Order: sequence, then structure tokens, then C-alpha cells
Amino acid sequence: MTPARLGLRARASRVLLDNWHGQSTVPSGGLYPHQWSWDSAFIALGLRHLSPRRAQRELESLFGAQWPDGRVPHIVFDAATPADAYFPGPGFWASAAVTGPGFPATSGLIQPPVHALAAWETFRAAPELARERGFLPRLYPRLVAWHRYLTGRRDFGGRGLVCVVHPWESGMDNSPAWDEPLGRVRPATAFTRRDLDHAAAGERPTDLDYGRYVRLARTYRDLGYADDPAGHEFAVEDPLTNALLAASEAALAEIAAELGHDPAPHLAELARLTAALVDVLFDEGDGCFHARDVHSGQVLRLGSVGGLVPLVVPGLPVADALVKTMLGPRFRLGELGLPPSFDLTDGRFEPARYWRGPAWFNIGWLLWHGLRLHGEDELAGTVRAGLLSAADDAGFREYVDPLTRSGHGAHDFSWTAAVVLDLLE
Ligand code: 2M8
Repeated sequence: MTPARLGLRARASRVLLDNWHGQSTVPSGGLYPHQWSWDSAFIALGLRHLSPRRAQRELESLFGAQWPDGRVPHIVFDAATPADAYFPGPGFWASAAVTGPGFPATSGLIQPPVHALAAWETFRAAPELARERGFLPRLYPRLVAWHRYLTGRRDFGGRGLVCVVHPWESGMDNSPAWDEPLGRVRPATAFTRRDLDHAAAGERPTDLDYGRYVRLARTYRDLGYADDPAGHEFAVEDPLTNALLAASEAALAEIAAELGHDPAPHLAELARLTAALVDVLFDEGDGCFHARDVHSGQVLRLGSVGGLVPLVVPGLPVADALVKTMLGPRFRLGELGLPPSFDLTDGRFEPARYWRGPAWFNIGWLLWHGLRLHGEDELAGTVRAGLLSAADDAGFREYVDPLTRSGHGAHDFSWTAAVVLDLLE
């Protein structure tokens, strides 16, 4: 490794060491002072090179907060952090009313299921330590319960695909892809945002978005987090969520085989999910996947980068079309080396506002991983180089302008550092 790369590695390690809270890692000290679900999965991918034990703990602590119904909550609140440090905090979600005593305070939403993939990669980094600690035997049944919650309770459309019931569940909170279904929600009032204490308003969702986020979350809470389609104003079949579930099923097959269980049910599930994804959400004319609004039946035909993430699915039959779209004018991946989160040619593209245009490092990692999986090594190399240089120049920011590469959002962001550590290996 060159001295410059060694310096980058040391700085990335420092971010993860500073953001470690004893059992898990916060995404960033000020803006996100608790544990987030899909952040922990990406963080484990990086931590495994720094401390395999911590990487294992990261996932174990998240699954320690798994609900009895199998859902893995999107936030696990750190009891040592003041309740009002983040909004909506533990009092808002009132999770104990459903989980009962003995569970950590959590939110009641979910996030994209990339955990089994992260668990398998974490195991592979230090198999001996993992075996000694019983990492996979403890995690495997929990991962299976998580996947079965998703396929059993969240298939609102009856098409074999998982629905997300809140933009926060998609991980791509204010993506223009959600504007239409979210626009039908009457915004809540009388709440105090905390995010604007730590980030510029022009780089975050609007107050109107927040009003709608709060309304949806309150309604779910007041229904006791019941997964009845009629109770959810917002319900979409999201390609990113379903693709990560499929990729994670493939990882579960590996984990099952490692543990001496039959991998066949997981491979069957992978095949079923892949077919449903392609049949229902792939748009041949457009060369990418689109989410579908379950209530209106409408396809949300917008250029979100989430529509390219299915490249992470092993054996995806439409991988070539996705690569072509990545290279085209809407994403210009070969030229930029970074994936814009939204179509560059669409008037709604905003280069510095959160999930409406900036490039994110976790998405870059997923595309890099998918490109390698489908033999696109040259483009994968371009993405790797783009992510490393952008993180180096901007300094581990939450997201960057894909055109100018200026950094935005939180500083010292954990998954940015974790992705860098993994790409440097
Ligand atoms: C962002 O979302 C949270 C709500 O979950 C927020 O804005 O407060 C998203 O970028 C999400 O994908 C991410 O997991 C979370 C923590 O990094 O922040």
C-alpha cells in the first residue's frame, strides 16, 4: 500500500474507533447518535478489517434488539444518550408497549435487509474467531426470522415482494421516487426537528417532508405496529429492499452450508425473489428497476439509483441492461466514478440535497460489489477509485456532490469510513 493509501486507512480507522460506543457504532456523533440498522451492516464490512470481534459485536448488538415478530428495528437507542438528542427519540416510538420489558428501546420501522450479506462477509474475515464465539450459530436463526418477517408480514401486494411503509424504511428517505405517494399524506405539525442542529437545511429533507414522515410513523405506532395494508397510507414495493433481501438469501445459503444445514430453501427463496423482482419491477424500456405503489398500482417511473442496486443479486438475468443504464447519461458512472443517487437529466436532481442527487458511499459499495459479481471488473475498478478519492478529498463526509465532489451532510461518517476500509483491502 502506498503511503497515501496508508494515511487514508489510518484516518478511516480513526473515524470508526471514535464512533464506537462500546457495543456498536453510531453513524455520526451529532446527527445520528444511536445505532442504525443498515448502517451497522456496512460498518461491519469495514470493521472486520480493523477488529473482527467488533464487527461481530456490531451485528450481534443490532440483532439483540430484534422484536419478537422478527423485525429488526431501524434505530436501537443508546440508553446513555439523552432522549432528546435525536428526533424522533425513544419516547416517540414507545417500542416497549409492543416488545414488552427486557428489550432495548427502538424505533418500530425497518431498513433494507443487507445484514446476512454483512454477516457472511464478517465471518469470512475471521472464521476461527467467529467459530470460537459461536457467531453464526447465534445469528443464523435471527437472520432467518428477520427474512421471514419481511416475506410473511410485508408482502402487501401479494406478488412475493416486500413493501416498505415509510420513506425512512427505504434508507433513501427523500428520494424523488417517493414524492408522489408521500404527497398524499397529511403532514403532522407540532414537533421539533433535531437534525437541523447538525446539518444545513438545504442538505436535508424539507419541513413538509418531515411533517409527513412524522404522520406516517405516528399512525404505525398508534396501530401497535400492525402490518395491515389498510393501515398504511404509504406502501411501496422497493427494488433496493427486495434486491438486498435476495442477495442476503444467497448469503444465508452460504451460512446454512457452513453450519451443516440445508442451503436449498435459501436458494429457492433467492430464485423466487429474483423472478418476482424482474417480473414486477424491471422496466425493459428504461433499463432499470422501479418501485411500485401498492395502493395506486402505479409504477413510480423515476431514475433513482435504487433501481440499479439489483445488480447485487447473484445470477440476475438483466445485469447487462443495468450496466448499460449506469454508463448512460442518467448516471454517467464510467465518467464520474461515483453513482448519483438520482437521474442527472431530471429537473428534480439536486446535487447537494441528501437522497435527491448526491453520491453515497454505501450505494457505491453495493454497485462495486454487483459489478464484480457480474464480471464487470473494469467498471468496478473505476467505482473503487472514484469512491476512494472522493472520500480522501472530502474527508469521510456523509455524501458528496457527484459532479464537483464537494462534501455534504455529516462529517466523519461511519459507513463512508467503513466502505473505504473494505475497498482498501
Ligand atoms: C438517514 O435517515 C435517518 C432516519 O432513519 C435520518 O435522516 O434521521 C438515512 O440516510 C438512512 O439511510 C441512514 O441509515 C440514517 C443513518 O445514517 O440516516
